[in-house]
Amino acid sequence: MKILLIAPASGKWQHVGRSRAFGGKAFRFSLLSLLSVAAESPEEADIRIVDEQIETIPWDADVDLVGITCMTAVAPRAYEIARHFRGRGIPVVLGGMHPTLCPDEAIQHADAIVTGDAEGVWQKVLADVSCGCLEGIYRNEQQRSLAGLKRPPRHLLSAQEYATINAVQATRGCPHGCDFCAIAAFNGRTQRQRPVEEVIAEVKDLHGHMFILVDDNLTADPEYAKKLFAALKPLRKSWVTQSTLAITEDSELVRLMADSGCIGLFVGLETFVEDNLTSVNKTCHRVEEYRQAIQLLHRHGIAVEAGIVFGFDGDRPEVLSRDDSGRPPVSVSQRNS
Ligand code: B12
Ligand code: SF4
Repeated sequence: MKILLIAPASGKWQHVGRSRAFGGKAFRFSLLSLLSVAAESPEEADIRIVDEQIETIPWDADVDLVGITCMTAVAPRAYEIARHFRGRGIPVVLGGMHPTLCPDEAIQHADAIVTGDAEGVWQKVLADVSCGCLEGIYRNEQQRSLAGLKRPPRHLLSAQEYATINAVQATRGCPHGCDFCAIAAFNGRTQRQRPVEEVIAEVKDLHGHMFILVDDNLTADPEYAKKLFAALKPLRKSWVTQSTLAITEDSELVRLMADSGCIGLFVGLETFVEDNLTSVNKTCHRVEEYRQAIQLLHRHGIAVEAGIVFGFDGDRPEVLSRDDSGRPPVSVSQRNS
């Protein structure tokens, strides 16, 4: 079976120019979603992955099935792509965050959708494509163990087009339930963990020195994280990941993380207004702790990339010019001039 797997991109993400930071590669590191789908396909399947950030979609491709991964941000583009291939009589299956969260909408634009993980259901989808009996919505509601996950076939991506193709996942999900975050809705408020030895075997075999753990909150279970960090240390690789600032309450955890090669952490600070955190049920850290927590990470050689949200219900336009440094606030118009 010839399968075309597409990662749609729209707006500024499409064909990201080489003139941009790092030749446009700064945030191009993964596609683990489609690699995981490819890993679940039978060996004899002829699979091509197309990342619209890099290449034009082969609209005339001779294929038996198109699979599209879909975050909410790219749903309109995913639907456009689906319309084209369905118009040619080729079945289209959508999967990922958006079809899982909005199945009734997504199914109107595809022959079938998969909700939840691909593992455990993709092979049934392929069998149904073969017999021409696709069923519509394939609900994968079970929280399958992550033991025995197949290796992502990274050779299907052009390594030179990415900051790194070494995206790995040790855990899925997060026990917190911040109102704005899709993770709890997708996974439930739980975290599933891969056996440490399986993660280590995969990391060991990666080409190159650098990798990224695309986990939602890698340190949610400190005991698991400590075991993982201890096992990563001898590999002497560098890596980056995501977690909450709660990690800084356990200095041993931070030390082990740094010793194991962590050089960067994405944390969702979200806001500098404490009431905003409370209003969205983000209870794992407090605004007054930010400065000290970030200093601790810096002392361990871990760079911090912060995710900030503007537009909480309590935010007013002044939030954009607020400055807690003691200096007089700079207005937005001054900043732009
Ligand atoms: C890496 C990542 C990125 C990378 C993307 C790199 C890439 N192209 O893969 C970058 C940094 C570019 C990025 C950007 C953004 N991201 Co992002 N990102 C992630 C992250 C952390 C990991 C993705 C991943 O690799 N997951 C691992 C794979 C294995 O899991 P998966 O994607 O769920 O795939 C499984 C299933 O969903 C399913 N599946 C997925 N696709 C398909 C397709 C088919 C056909 C089938 C059958 C099954 C299937 O099978 C897979 C295996 O089980 C996720 C969090 C997460 N847990 O997924 C957020 C996440 C997807 N991002 C999110 C957001 C909001 C964004 C941004 C909008 C942020 C912003 N404000 O700019 C932008 C959008 C970019 C754009 N316009 O295209 C949200 C999406 C919420 C939603 N409703 O869609 C998430 C869930 C984070 C969150 N906490 O809410 N992101
Ligand atoms: S702590 Fe982070 S990953 Fe977990 S639910 Fe909140 S925002 Fe989402």
